Amino acid sequence: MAVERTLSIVKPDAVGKNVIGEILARFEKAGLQIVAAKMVKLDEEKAGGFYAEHKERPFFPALVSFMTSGPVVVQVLEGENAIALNRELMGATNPQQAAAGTIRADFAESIDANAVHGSDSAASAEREIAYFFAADEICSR
Ligand code: IDP
Repeated sequence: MAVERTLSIVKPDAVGKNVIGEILARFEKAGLQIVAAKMVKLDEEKAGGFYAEHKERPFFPALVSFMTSGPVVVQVLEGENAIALNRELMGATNPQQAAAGTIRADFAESIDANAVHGSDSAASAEREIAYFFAADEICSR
């Protein structure tokens, strides 16, 4: 298995619940390393551009409104199989369908406010990491 990088976001609902540390600890306990991190307040343009692939979907306005409703914590996770491993730790998009013990099962309320984002492919990871971080802001160890 290859060492990969993936983009992870602790969304406004989870920041508001004060569980940033608990969520990041799950990544670390699973063997992923946080190699870049920052807290940011997204504006409509930044959030809309991030989710551009969903622009035509009916939930897009609600998604942008939610993602701009409070600060988020954005991080780059690095490790063996990081993209799939992070998706596994997150659980299904709809927390009602997320497996027990996953981040979304434990911390998310609804499909709209579902605690975390994680890149879904190598191509997405590359685009999403560059969307938030310059190369010199990523500190591999
Ligand atoms: P993912 O976050 O699990 O990768 P995506 O399909 O990429 O899921 O959707 C991005 C985000 O858009 C989801 O995390 C969720 O917050 C929101 N979303 C996706 N599908 C729906 C829906 O059917 N209704 C409302 N929100 C949705």
